[in-house]
Amino acid sequence: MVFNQILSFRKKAQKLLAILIDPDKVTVEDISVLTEKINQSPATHIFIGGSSFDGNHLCELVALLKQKTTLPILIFPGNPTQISAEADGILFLQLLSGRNSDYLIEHQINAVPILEKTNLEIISTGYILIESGSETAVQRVSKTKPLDRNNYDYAAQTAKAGELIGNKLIYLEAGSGAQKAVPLKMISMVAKRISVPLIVGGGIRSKKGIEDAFNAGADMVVIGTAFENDINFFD
Ligand code: 1GP
Repeated sequence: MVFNQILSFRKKAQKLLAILIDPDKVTVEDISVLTEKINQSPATHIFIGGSSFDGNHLCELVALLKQKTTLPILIFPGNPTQISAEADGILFLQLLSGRNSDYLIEHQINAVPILEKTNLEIISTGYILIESGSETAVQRVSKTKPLDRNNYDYAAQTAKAGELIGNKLIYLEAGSGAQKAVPLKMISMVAKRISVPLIVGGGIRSKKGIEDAFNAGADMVVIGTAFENDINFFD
């Protein structure tokens, strides 16, 4: 089980690294080269999903990924069309920073009949979008405002509310391709406030950025754009 594995890594103080694949930017032909690079990298997980992807060739991509890597593959969905039974699990997201009921409960309800036909491990995840310098795709698509990047306490309080509601993971997100990553002080205040594992992503473009996020308290860091732009990023 992917979630139990995350917990056991955490017990051993072992940090986790997810590579995010945006299915909109990847073709079936790219998968061989991509997975070769991922398998050589320090990645521990693969996330697949995007804000506006229509789910088109997702199953094909995930099935190919499964053939070529042993890393756990988690769906990171922007909407209920992005579900593939071929993956290991799904981050069942709730956009806690926003006040758009579609992303708080409507999409989740619509996803149920699809999820019921799969054996995916469903991991309840509180997703918190932090202001990052300019409008990000997730902000545009979800029609929600991100949280103030200077109000660390409110972000921590939001994360704690997610944990109390029952989220098993908290994802602190600046948005894919963000100008500015989540502030380190915010990561550390959120990490101290919650007892569930903390994922941090968005706008992290260097190995130092990954280390800094880990040192601030992230259990898992997500890298999308940096690897997308440079397949040798982890070399
Ligand atoms: C987006 O956190 C991920 O949801 C990754 O962001 O593409 O900026 O690395 P980047």
